[in-house]
Amino acid sequence: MSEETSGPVFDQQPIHAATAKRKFPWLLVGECLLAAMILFLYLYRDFVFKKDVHRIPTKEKMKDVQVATGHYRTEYNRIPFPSTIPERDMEVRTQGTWIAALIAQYDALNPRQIELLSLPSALEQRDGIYQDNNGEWVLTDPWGEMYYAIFDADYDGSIFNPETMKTEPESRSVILYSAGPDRDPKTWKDNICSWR
Ligand SMILES: [Ca+2]
Ligand SMILES: [Ca+2]
Repeated sequence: MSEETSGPVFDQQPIHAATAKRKFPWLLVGECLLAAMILFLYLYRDFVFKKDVHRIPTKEKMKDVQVATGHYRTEYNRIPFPSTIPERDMEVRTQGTWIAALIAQYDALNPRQIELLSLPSALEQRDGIYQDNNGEWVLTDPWGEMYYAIFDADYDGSIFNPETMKTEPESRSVILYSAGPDRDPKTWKDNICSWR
């Protein structure tokens, strides 16, 4: 007695043939990854860009002060301080009459009233120039701290570098540095310096 198969005859063609031909959606995956990356950078932009976002503009401002001081020296044959200061290199902050002189706001040191330095006004006393409650002109970094400026006040063509702790040849009359995001001048890792 032969045994006959009964019931429906299944089609032997692969039932997922149409699905198998469909390509893996790499484009969609790529778009999702890109969107996730953009979202991550947006959410954590302060963390990702914190170290560098202010670096170049801050260096440019320090360079502007260096150039302005150079022009001052060409014009008046000295650095922007009274001729009575002791002739030895000195570190000062970016505040007071020498800043006022560079922006032509202090005739005693800049009698020709030449505007040698032009920088943006500080917003909330950060990243620019402003006049404090005593009427003194102040230049601050992006974190609201004044810069440190070391002048070649003995005019010997060298300045003590507080980072290397060495007196080094220097073609400019002044070098400057910012204490950086941590506002601590002694932590050099985040300091922004005119010499590097
Ligand atoms: Ca010197
Ligand atoms: Ca620092």
